[in-house]
Amino acid sequence: MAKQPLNIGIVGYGFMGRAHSNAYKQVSQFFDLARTPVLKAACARDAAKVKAFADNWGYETTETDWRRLIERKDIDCIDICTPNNSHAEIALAAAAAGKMILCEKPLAMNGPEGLKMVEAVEKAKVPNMVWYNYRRVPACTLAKQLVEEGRLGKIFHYRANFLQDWTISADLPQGGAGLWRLDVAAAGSGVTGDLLAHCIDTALWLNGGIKDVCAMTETFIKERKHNLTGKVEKVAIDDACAFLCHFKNGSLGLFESTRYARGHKALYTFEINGEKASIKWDLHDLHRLEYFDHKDESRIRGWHKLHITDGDHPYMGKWWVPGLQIGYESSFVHQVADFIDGIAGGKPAQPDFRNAYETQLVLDAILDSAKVRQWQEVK
Ligand code: SOE
Repeated sequence: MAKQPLNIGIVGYGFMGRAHSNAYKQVSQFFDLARTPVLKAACARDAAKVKAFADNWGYETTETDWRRLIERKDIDCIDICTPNNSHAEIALAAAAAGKMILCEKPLAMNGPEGLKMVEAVEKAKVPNMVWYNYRRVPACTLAKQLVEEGRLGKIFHYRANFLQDWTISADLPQGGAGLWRLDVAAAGSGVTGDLLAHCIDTALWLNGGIKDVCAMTETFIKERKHNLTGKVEKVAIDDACAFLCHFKNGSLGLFESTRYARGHKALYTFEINGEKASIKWDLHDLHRLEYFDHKDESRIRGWHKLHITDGDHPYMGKWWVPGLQIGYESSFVHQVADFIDGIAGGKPAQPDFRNAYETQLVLDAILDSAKVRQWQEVK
């Protein structure tokens, strides 16, 4: 029997537009789902570029105004892949039109804006989710299972880094396509909203809520040419951010993120130390989870490098034969699969807007703390 389609209208065609489109195309080939994503329409302001994107990925039609996309009766789900400063406006209109919404991270520019988005989707009762994709790297999902099974015991420490090096050159401009992440008006913040947002989402999911934070930020290059105005303008995003925190479960957190760690391209790592065991993960080796279990016999006790490619591992039974790896892009495939299962089963996949709003509140507390140079409670 033909499956019910899930008609996707995507807004934006950058890096994330590609990652999501790839996921919609692959998911039904690997997962048996109640609905099949259909690439119905791609939307962006530049008609020629959006047409080229649509042709490349197989979208049936294009639009140049997201309002027009939202009005369309043949679109079920709006996927927001635009810079952060347009997430709220598009999401509020999509919710009012009764569309399902998938939104890129971070949910919003700040907490108050995020709350409006949460209220809008809850009022409209539309399925919604935020693309914090790393939860669905199989090794990270296994980490969640191990924590939930109590294998680590009481947690003492949570440590995470997200290190990059792509903005070190002072000649790099800010603003416009590809470089909006450096423009505070489009991004809201720098590494805090872009990279630490991932670390915080994973941390809240694995280790529960954060009580308070003490942060420092730095902007190493103070001025850059702005691509939209052509003028040299102040850089108002954070290039680097580090923070300490207390989790509600009593454990201590230590987080660092920067775009100035020469040699690191996307080094997302986390480590959790518990009373009984520890785990660590590294995005550059994403199919491994390192596991140390204190109850192992002492002669053979040590860090086990688990290769997360077996049929028993999360999601892996859907892919290749044991031992063969999948990649970064597969985490997005898993997220679409879970979203569709959530709709079909009536149990929304996480993180939904309300869940992602918690990350937003931690981000706000971090930026406030760095500004006033004091500990800040997370609201
Ligand atoms: C920034 O370079 C970036 O692309 C982030 O925006 C993504 O969210 C992260 O997953 C990889 O790095």
